[in-house]
Amino acid sequence: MKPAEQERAPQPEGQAAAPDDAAGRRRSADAESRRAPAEASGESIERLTDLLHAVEGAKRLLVVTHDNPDPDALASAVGLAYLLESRAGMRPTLAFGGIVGRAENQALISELGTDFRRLGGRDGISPGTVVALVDTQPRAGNNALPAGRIANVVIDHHPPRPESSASSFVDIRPEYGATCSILVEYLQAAELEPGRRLATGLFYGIQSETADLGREVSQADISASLYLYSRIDPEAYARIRHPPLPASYFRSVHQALEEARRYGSVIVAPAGSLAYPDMVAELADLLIRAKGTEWSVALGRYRGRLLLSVRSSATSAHAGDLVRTVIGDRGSAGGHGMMAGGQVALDGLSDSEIDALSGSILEDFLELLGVADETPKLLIGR
Ligand SMILES: [Mn+2]
Repeated sequence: MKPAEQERAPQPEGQAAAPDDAAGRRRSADAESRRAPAEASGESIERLTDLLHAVEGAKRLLVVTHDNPDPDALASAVGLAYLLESRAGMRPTLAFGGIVGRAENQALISELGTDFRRLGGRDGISPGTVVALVDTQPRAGNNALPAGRIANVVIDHHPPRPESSASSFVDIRPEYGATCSILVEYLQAAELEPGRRLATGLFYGIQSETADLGREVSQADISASLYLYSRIDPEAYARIRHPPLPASYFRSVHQALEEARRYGSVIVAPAGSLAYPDMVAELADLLIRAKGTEWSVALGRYRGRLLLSVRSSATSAHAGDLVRTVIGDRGSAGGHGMMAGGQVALDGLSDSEIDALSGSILEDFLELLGVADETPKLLIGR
């Protein structure tokens, strides 16, 4: 089930289901799949025209992903830059806040061969710059777009946020498993062949985001993957998938595994101080694979922030809603049905206050998942 369907409020008795019901969405996804992958629909061409119109005349264009970007965000940004360079004659700057720590994601950046600018706290976005957000939205709490700034372009697959409606071009498709799949459709509409590097990056972006087409996948993601597969560089793809891992990776995994506790079908892993911020996502991905696990929750500290990542093995899960409920106004949170994340600023908190906060967040998860009364068991012995 897709996130947008899950987030629909339950229908009061006797009221007809909303027209955008699950069956309707499936029907449109099927129609999508019957389309030849390289053949763009009228709708895609119309969207492309609107997008190009929205950036027309821009002197400076900045493509911004979410902080600590994942492969879907990185490859989408490069795909959009290629599109705008080829069809609008622009030379966009690519940027994100935070860092890329995961070895696979660093390998992806190097194989894409594209430079990304780091957006720091004071390192603002100069006035007059046209901003395009990919794989994130204004005020999502996970990007470097200042609060008062309107993004000119938003291309994303997370549930739509009200703030996005202020943008002149918005393409949000929560039924898609990956933003990269949206970008593939733009390239097809523009009749642009992605080069081998970009095809490899977009393909990896989709596989990584959908756990190899097994998580929150739509027909569009499958079509985009099939289209890209014959265009990738297999050796570069292998280098991205299997990069050398630093000792800090094994240290973090070791610590998380020692701390990991099972409460019924839920595994929580307080990972302490993280080697890099995206480590929590890596840990949640690893732990959800433990036999008999329906939910994994990993959390840890990185530079004054408590970061957490949640995975569910159930296609009907509401991970995004769950994390938003638990974090509430303590920080920011977001995500989809089977994967979600959040963060809380720890400014001015002592170590014991941070421990108390982590504990209370974990308790809230256990409560909402209905396993608070389970006796915790260590995932592995010591
Ligand atoms: Mn994404």
